[in-house]
Order: sequence, then C-alpha cells, then structure tokens
Amino acid sequence: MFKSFEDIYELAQKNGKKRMSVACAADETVLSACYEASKMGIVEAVLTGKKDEITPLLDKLGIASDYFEIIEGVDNRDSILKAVKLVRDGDCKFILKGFTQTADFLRGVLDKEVGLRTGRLLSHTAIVEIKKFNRIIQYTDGGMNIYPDLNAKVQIVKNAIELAHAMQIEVPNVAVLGPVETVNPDIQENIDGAILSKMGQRGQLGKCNVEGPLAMDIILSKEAAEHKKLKCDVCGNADIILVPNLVSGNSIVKTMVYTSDIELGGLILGAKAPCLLLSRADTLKTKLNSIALGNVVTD
Ligand code: COD
Repeated sequence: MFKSFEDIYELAQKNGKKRMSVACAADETVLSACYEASKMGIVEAVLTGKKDEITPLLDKLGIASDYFEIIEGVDNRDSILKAVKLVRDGDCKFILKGFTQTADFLRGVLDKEVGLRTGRLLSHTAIVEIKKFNRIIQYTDGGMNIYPDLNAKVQIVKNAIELAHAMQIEVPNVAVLGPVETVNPDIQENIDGAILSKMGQRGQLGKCNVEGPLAMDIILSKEAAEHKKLKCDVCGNADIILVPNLVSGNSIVKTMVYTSDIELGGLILGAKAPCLLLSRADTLKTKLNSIALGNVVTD
C-alpha cells in the first residue's frame, strides 16, 4: 500500500521507463519534469507541439535538442490530438497535459475519432500525500465534472476505487463530503452522501467502505468524530474524499497546495489510459509525481 510518493517512485523505478505522450510540450516546467523523469528511469517522453517553440526552451534548459522525439503540431488542437492518438494507437502508455487549456485537452481526450473514451464517465482525481497524516488521500472530482449528479458521482467513486486498488489499497475508505452528518433533505449533497453510503454497504460500489454525508472535520479527524459522538471507521482513515462539485474540489486542493505540507499528483480516470492533468501553474515536482503515478498504474 502506497503511503507516500516515495513509495510510488520506488515502484516506478522498478518498473522502468514507459512511453508517455506530452500534449503541447512548449513549457519549461513540463520539459524539465519530462527530463527529470527520464533521468530517473521512469519515462520516455514523446513531445507534441511547435518545434520552433520547444527547441529554444530545450536549449535554455541545457537539454540536447534531439533528447526527445518531437512530433510537430500546427496548433494546440492538432498537438493534443496527435498526443492522444499516440496513446490510442498503443505507442504510448499514458498522456501528460502540457501548456494548454484544461477544457481543450479534455475535448481532445473525449474526441469521438481519436479520443480515449471507454463508454464510462471520465473523472479527475487529485492524489494528495498529507505529510501530517503519513497517508495519501484522493480528492475527486475537482478537475473535470462540473456539477455531477448522483449517477455521475457513482462513476466518480468507482473510478477512484479502481485507482485505490491499483495503489494497493485493498478496501479503500470513501468519505462523501457534506456540510453536516445529519441527512437533511434540503441539502442535495447530504442526500447523495446518504444514498452512496447505502449503495456502498450493499456492495454496489465494489470493494470499499463508504460513509456519508460527512463534514470535513470528521473526515480528517477521528477525534472530531468521537467528540461529535459519531461512530465511523472511515473518519480519520479516508483514502478517497468525494467532493460535491468541481469548484469545491479544485479549491480544497489548491488551498492545500498553497498552505500545507503536501505532495500532489493528478490524473483523469476512466479513459483507455491515464491522462495526467495538472494546472499550468503546478510545480515541476507535482508534474513529476503525476508521471510516476502514470508509470505505476499502467501495465
Ligand atoms: N466522461 C465521459 N464523456 C464525457 C464527459 C465525461 N466526464 N464529459 C463530457 N463527455 C462527453 C459527452 O457525453 C458528449 O458526448 C461529449 O463529451 C461532449 O459533451 P459536452 O457538450 O458536455 O462537452 P464539452 O466539450 O462542452 O465539455 C466537456 C469538458 C470536460 C471540457 C467540460 O466538462 C469542462 O470544461 N470541464 C471542466 C474542466 C476544467 O476547466 N477544469 C478545471 C481544472 S483546473
């Protein structure tokens, strides 16, 4: 069971290099992350984008201009589709979003002709190593589905559970975020939390423990749960936190990035292959963490 990104790097290095396509690679942080990952022996990156934008950046970083294979893209859309197709055709195992808008990247992943659709809902998960807790928690979905309904939440939870299993967590604990633990019919998030919790108990979500609705304090702290006299095994032990919508998940994770001692990685699940999706402002280490994740969750 992975408790930290160090565990993930260790396995990635054992696995050896896997081929990864990079959509719109003309960005210093993206190129540095690809180079570092290559030197660590975990990835062989194939870049797409405008060569006359990528090559000067490689020069600036002191990386030989022929270090990476570069596939010319006439514009962002063309570069995204070419990177997606490399994965679709089996030439690469996973894809990294480079310097382009998230929505454009996702539209490429969803493209009806060359995309990576599987018939399932695709969703984003942020993998957060919280140093204080010495554990990894997934926060989902703060990156793709804007206002998921109950059906979409079921799929989002299932995608996260599948990733947890790939991360060697046999029976992941899933907490469904709400503002309060009581099932208040006026709060849709709490109704969904209660239904998901029951679906989990009845085995409808696979091998996992699901509890909800739960407020964030008792998700993160067993003591807080005890104080509120709530008996709950998931409290203080969550592996997955299902957030109600994109803005809440996105804001929670970004708040942690700027205020807390964490390590972060992020990817889209449910597609034919993992799609590493990070904010353009994310650091080299966050991109590197995500590349290591891509390595360990692919064959
Ligand atoms: N899973 C599978 N198929 C999907 C999904 C999904 N999550 N979302 C859309 N589709 C399919 C639809 O079934 C349809 O066939 C096609 O894609 C188009 O659907 P639309 O019209 O809803 O798609 P778009 O292009 O308007 O929007 C899809 C996006 C993923 C681009 C959109 O939901 C979006 O912008 N999400 C937020 C991305 C974002 O800004 N994240 C912030 C991170 S910093």
